[in-house]
Amino acid sequence: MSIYRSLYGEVRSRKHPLRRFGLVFILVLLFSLAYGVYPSTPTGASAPAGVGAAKHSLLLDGDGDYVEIPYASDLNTLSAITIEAWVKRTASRCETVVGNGWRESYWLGFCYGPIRFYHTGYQWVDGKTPIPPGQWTHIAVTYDGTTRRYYVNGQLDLETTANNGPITAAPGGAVLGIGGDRHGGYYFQGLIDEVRIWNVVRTQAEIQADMYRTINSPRPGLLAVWHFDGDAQDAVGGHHGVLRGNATFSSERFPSNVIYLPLIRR
Ligand SMILES: [Ca+2]
Repeated sequence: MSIYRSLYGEVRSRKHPLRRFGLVFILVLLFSLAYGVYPSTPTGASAPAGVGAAKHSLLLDGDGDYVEIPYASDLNTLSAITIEAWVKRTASRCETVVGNGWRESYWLGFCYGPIRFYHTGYQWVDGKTPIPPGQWTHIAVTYDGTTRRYYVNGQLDLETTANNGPITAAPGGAVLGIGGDRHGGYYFQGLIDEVRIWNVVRTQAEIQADMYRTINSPRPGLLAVWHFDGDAQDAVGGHHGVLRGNATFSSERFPSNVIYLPLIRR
């Protein structure tokens, strides 16, 4: 009886080998997950850089990178226009956001600080607010042949009738560039996202209502939307682009919302 009790007690006091193995297995698994040593591919080889990374915006190095959009008649028969985009500049330079040939048609970009927009070739006006490097900024321009308005983060930056005139077309077959222009390049350096071209003048309220969202379905007057989520496809108008140079994609996305800090009155 005593022998049985002692044997029984010893068996009870020792952990069963399977239970011990299970505990060790769980500890090893948790360690592996925590420190990333668990092989992620069957061969154990590391994946090529960038593969599998999220792609949310266009990444351009400022040296020959741009997206080329084939000539389209609806992008070149405009009596009014709105262009919207999110940008995150790397430097303050003369650079293209949307270029349909600045010498004869429309062009949106920057020559150093603020927004610059051409509509007829050579007919340009600079905005007032510098668009700073290093932070996502929403820009928009509207123009109806008479009045141009620039918006920065949904706020009116400039309204003027200076240097007005019709929006002229590019020559047949000429490509439109995002991040570069066919006249001289003026390549953008940084990130570009959610570019839209409309053939109507959007109001400030409309610009503000849509600036923090993506548009995936047709709207009246909306000619093209490029999300740059891993490709240069136009989500609504069939104006699919081709990446040139070293143009690629970033995992960064434009801000989807804004945190408004409460005003504290003392
Ligand atoms: Ca995007």
